[in-house]
Amino acid sequence: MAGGAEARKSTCPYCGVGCGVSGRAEGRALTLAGDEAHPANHGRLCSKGAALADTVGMDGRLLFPMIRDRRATWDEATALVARRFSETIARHGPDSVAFYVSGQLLTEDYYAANKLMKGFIGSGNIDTNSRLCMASAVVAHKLAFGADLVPGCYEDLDLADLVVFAGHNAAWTHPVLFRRMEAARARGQRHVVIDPRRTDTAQVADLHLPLAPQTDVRLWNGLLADLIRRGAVDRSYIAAHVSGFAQVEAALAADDQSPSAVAADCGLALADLERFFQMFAQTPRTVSLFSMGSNQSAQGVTKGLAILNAHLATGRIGKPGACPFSITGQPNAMGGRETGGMATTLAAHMDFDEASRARVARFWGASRVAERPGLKAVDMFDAVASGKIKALWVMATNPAVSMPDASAVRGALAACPFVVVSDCMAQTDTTAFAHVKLPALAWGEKDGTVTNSERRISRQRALFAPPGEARADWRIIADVGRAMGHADAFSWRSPVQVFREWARMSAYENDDRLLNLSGLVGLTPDDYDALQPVQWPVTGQGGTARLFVDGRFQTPDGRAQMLPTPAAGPAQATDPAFPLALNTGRIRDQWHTLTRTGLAPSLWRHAPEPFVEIHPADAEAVGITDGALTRVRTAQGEAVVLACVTDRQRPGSIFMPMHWTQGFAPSGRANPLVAAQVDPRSGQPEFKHTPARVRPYRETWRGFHISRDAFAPPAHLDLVWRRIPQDGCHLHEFAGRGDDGEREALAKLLLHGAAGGALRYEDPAAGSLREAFMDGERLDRVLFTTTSGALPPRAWLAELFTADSLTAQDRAALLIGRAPGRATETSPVVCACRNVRAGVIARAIEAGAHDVDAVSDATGAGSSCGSCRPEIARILSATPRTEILDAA
Ligand SMILES: Nc1nc2c(c(=O)[nH]1)N[C@H]1C(S)=C(S)[C@@H](COP(=O)(O)OP(=O)(O)OC[C@H]3O[C@@H](n4cnc5c(=O)[nH]c(N)nc54)[C@H](O)[C@@H]3O)O[C@H]1N2
Ligand SMILES: Nc1nc2c(c(=O)[nH]1)N[C@H]1C(S)=C(S)[C@@H](COP(=O)(O)OP(=O)(O)OC[C@H]3O[C@@H](n4cnc5c(=O)[nH]c(N)nc54)[C@H](O)[C@@H]3O)O[C@H]1N2
Ligand code: SF4
Ligand SMILES: [Mo]
Repeated sequence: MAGGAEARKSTCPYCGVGCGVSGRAEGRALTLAGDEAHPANHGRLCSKGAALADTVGMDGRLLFPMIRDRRATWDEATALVARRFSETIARHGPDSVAFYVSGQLLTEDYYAANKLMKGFIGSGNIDTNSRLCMASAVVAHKLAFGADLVPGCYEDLDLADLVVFAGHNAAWTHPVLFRRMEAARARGQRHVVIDPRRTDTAQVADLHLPLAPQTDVRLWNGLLADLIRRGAVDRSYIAAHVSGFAQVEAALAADDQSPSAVAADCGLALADLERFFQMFAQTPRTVSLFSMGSNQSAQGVTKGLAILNAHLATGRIGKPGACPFSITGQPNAMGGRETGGMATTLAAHMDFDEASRARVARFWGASRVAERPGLKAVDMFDAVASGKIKALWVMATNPAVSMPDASAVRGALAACPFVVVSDCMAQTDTTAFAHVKLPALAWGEKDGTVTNSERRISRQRALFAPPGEARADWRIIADVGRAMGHADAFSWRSPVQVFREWARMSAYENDDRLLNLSGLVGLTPDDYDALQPVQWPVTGQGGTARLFVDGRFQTPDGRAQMLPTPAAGPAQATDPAFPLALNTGRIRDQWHTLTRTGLAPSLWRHAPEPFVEIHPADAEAVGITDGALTRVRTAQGEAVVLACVTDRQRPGSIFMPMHWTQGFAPSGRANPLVAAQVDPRSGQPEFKHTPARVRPYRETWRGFHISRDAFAPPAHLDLVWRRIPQDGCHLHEFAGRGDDGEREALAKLLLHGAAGGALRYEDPAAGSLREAFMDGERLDRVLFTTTSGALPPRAWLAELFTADSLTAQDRAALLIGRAPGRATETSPVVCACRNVRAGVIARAIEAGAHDVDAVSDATGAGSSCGSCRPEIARILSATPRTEILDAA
């Protein structure tokens, strides 16, 4: 790394792998690499982590407190928030206010928010977006282990001989962990993927079980019944450490557990199911990773329990290479669960029983500790809509995009008398509803701790000076707490003070809670600054890699609890009006609602536009072709997105990514379609299953506009549009079903204020119009529309915007839209880091590159972060290649 400031270590702000990074900042420029010494990633980063430097600019930042559209001082904004919350509480009681927070807060922020709501406002109404993410696993852990405890660690993934991915697309969502397993696979580790879709994780697995949606419980029950039949359960472990086995065994008899019956109900080939059962039975070192395909279900808790049962019955827990492993999504989902960010727990793994309430009151010196759990996210927004909650503070999450039934959530936000939003970005779909916007420090500026999936606490450290007037979230909360009259309880002056108080709380009167940071209560500011990644429980001796090693759990009698797991269907079955199951989830290179990854042009290359994956049979039945604009409808709402017709999708199921927003593609948003059906025990929404139908959109015209500035058409134009950031410009794609008037109205808006020299080409027969505007020697904007003709590929045109002047040749070719004298490669980008397209990879394979490394050597693809390696493997398996014959 070049000169300038000293390199500082921090933690990636995205997924729960919690990779360590080392960054050197000069002004706002950042040079960043993976931290070789960090135990989670040993120097690796995925595409999102590797692109962090492109997302830390000042573009779009919220830098000053805003009251409506007016810039305000911090004193004014803090006083207003405190006054409105205090008045609302005085008139309507503490349950008339709520905080909706996030696994992207630091532990210090979470601790402060929970203390204010549950200790001093006196309501349980603080819930986190982890409700949408981890709630089912949390409840399953509490029921089975006595507390929300994740038994295993990443080393178990290195040591396991079998890894089961239960509703987990790790190749895209936890890429560095997935890469970490490559070494284990080389020595023979096997992978089984349980997922209705053939994801990249499934594509390279030893066995893919493309089960019918929401049939997981049936599958895991079938597995346990099979283990019992084979005598593959560990009777001595059960006798010593587990309760409830007999009841579970008896309950299994309610269904026909023969492999053929289970296979039929799960929509699986019998041979595949039997192979899975056999692999599981024969492999003591098995880790079952479970993620959103398990949690985000109306039976999310039951799915989790069924997985835990299989591990408890075989004693595969608390041992090297063997555990059930609920993997966390967000960088600090775990920290929120620890401190009490969920409405259903009080703090530090204590609940609302009298003894815990009294203990927490003593510790905080609080006189009005919440008496009962608060509202869970979906109920919370219902209460906002019905007027029960009258003041809401949203921190570090974007519910207008990410909640199910998002149009209803927008309605609730619009109707709420007082909405405060703390965010680092000025314009998100949620800040649009804020009465008060509070500027938070972003990643690279904030300073504190996060806990990753394996309970490892790592530091996020400030790499930059705080910009504008942005402040740390914990401090914003503490200032409001003080302004509400709680001066002593919120008097911290630095994050280390908050952290120490949190560590002390975890250790306070703690004889039986495994969550204990007693080894960290005495940290000096220097110790905190230098804190090395460490896994809780942390005692004077240091951290703890594995829990339950001695077979003792956190239940009153120390035994784990197996509970019966009756199989049920999804909350809403498909029907003739909505015959398809809409599944939603993530894509490789984007993070959630795009507010940060959306700033890096390279991260748009892999999946530039919102899409719906449809099986060829389902597409053909309604006349949808690959690449066509398609309407997706559910009882809740409608989207219009590109069809991706692929046999990686199960017949009867469709998939949409969750990421697109009002700002990038209003009609590409998934969540207005998702029903707010929740698991009755966890309150977690069933994001993976809403009955839906698809139809062709049948646009009357299409077009695109490339310009230096981003553009958003006014809402009154009934268009389908999406914006795709590029290096140096923005590509806007449009389509409509109106007449020429619509197209002209849009063109007028787009070309308004365009610079001087225009080039124009019209082909009335094809209904095509092409216009380009120069700003001196520079290309300023282009607009291509057509009713029936073709449109050229956009890549070359977009490239011209990076040039300061156009050559005469380029100018001449501008309205043709194709580079003079060179063929444009238009296949999809596979490797975002090196910008390598599928066609280039296929040609390398045809020319003899016969494995991922050879493709990588030949094309550069997969040689940087490696996130695309599974996709290269997929292309390898689909591309005919020249046989390499031994020279005779
Ligand atoms: N690139 C990227 N990575 C991320 C994130 C991101 O936004 N982008 N977000 C992070 C967060 S917060 C989270 S929670 C994690 C989530 O990580 P994952 O859980 O891996 O991600 P998803 O894509 O939501 O869902 C996983 C899979 O569940 C499958 N599934 C759907 N229905 C069922 C079912 O009935 N049974 C089974 N067995 N599977 C089913 C889906 O087809 C999907 O492939 O990712 C984290 N990592
Ligand atoms: N259809 C569908 N919907 C889903 C899911 C799904 O699988 N399918 N998954 C669900 C899951 S698992 C999750 S985790 C959620 C995620 O959904 P969200 O939490 O809504 O998504 P993000 O885009 O991560 O939102 C984070 C917000 O906080 C801001 N921010 C970032 N850092 C900070 C900070 O330090 N302080 C403050 N104050 N603000 C900050 C960002 O700019 C952004 O606006 O989505 C859920 N929604
Ligand atoms: S896997 Fe990628 S997104 Fe997750 S923490 Fe590591 S670098 Fe960040
Ligand atoms: Mo999540």
